[in-house]
Amino acid sequence: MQKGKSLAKFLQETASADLSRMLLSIAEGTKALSHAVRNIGVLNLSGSTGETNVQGETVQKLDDFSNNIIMDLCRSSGVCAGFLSEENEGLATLSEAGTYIVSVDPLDGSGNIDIAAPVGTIFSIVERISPHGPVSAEDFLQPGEKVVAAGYAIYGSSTILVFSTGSGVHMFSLNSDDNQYYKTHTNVTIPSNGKIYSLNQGNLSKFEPVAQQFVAWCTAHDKATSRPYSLRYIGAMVADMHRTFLKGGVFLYPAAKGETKGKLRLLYECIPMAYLTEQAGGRAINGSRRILEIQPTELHERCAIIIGCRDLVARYLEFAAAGVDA
Ligand code: FDP
Repeated sequence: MQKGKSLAKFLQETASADLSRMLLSIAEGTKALSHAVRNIGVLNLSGSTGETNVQGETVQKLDDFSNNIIMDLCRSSGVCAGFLSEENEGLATLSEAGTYIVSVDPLDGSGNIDIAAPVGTIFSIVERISPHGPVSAEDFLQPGEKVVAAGYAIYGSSTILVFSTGSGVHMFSLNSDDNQYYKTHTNVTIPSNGKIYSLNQGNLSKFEPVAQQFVAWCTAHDKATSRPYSLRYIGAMVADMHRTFLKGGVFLYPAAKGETKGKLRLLYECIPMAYLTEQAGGRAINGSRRILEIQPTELHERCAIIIGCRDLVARYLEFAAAGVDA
C-alpha cells in the first residue's frame, strides 16, 4: 500500500501530548481487536460467554475480550480518568490523576461476529468535570458539544481507524506488514445529498410515523431527485456509518411509535457518530433535535438517530415539522 503519514506522527502535529496518548492507546486496542476478529476461530473467541450484559443482550466471548483489551489500554495510558463501556454496568475510575473520560462500545455489531461480516469499536472522549480523584457519573453525562475527540475502528475487509479531534475527520488504514496505521483519507466530507437510505426496514411498522413517511418518500419514483433510493443495511452501525461517510446517504434508527428513544446508545454510539458527522459536514438528529445538544441523563441511555447527508436529514425534519397521522 502507498503509505501516508503514520498515526503517531499525525497526532504529534495535531493534538496535545495527553490527547495523543489517549488516542494512541485506543488505537493500540483496535489493532489487538482487528487481530482477534480476523483470527476468531483459532483463538477460540466465537460463541457466547453464557452471560447477559447490562442491556439484557447475550455477551459474546469477543465482546468480553474486546472490553478487557480496550479498558486495559485506557488504564495503561495514564491519562484516562474514567471508563464506561456497553459491557459494564457502572463506570470505572482508571487513573485518579487522569484528564479524560472515555465512553466506548468495544465491539459494535456483535450480531455480525459469527458470519464474518464487519464489526467495529466506537468511542468518544470528554474532559472530566470533577477534580482529581474517583470519577462520577456527572463526568460522563456531558452533552456531545463537550466532546474533545471521537472515532471508530471498522474491522471489515480492511481495518480503518476514523477519528476527529475537532478539526475534520481523518481515516487511517492498518497496514498488515508492520501493524501500523497510516493516513488514507483526510478531511472527509459527507456529500450534501445521497441516494442511499439505511435502516432495519423489517421494523418499519414499529417505527414512528415520520420514519414511515420518510421511507415512503425514499422509495417513491421521482426523476428530478433520482428516487427511488437504494436500501443498504449491514446491521452494524459502524459499518453502515462508514459507508455513509464515504458514499453519502442517511442512516436511521428511529424511535418506535409512541416513544421518544430508539435502540442505540447515546454516549457511545449516537454522540460519537454525530460528532464525526458534523465534523464531516453532515447532520445528526434524534427526530427533532440536534444530537450534540442533548443532555444525557443516564449512562446507558438510548436515543433515536437520523444521521448523514445534510439534505436528507433536513427532509426528515420537514416531515416531522409538517406532522403525520399515526
Ligand atoms: P448489535 O445489536 O449487533 O450490537 O449496537 C447495536 C447494533 O448492533 C448496531 O450496531 C446496529 O446498527 C443495530 O444494533 C442493529 O439493530 P437491529 O438488529 O435491530 O437492526
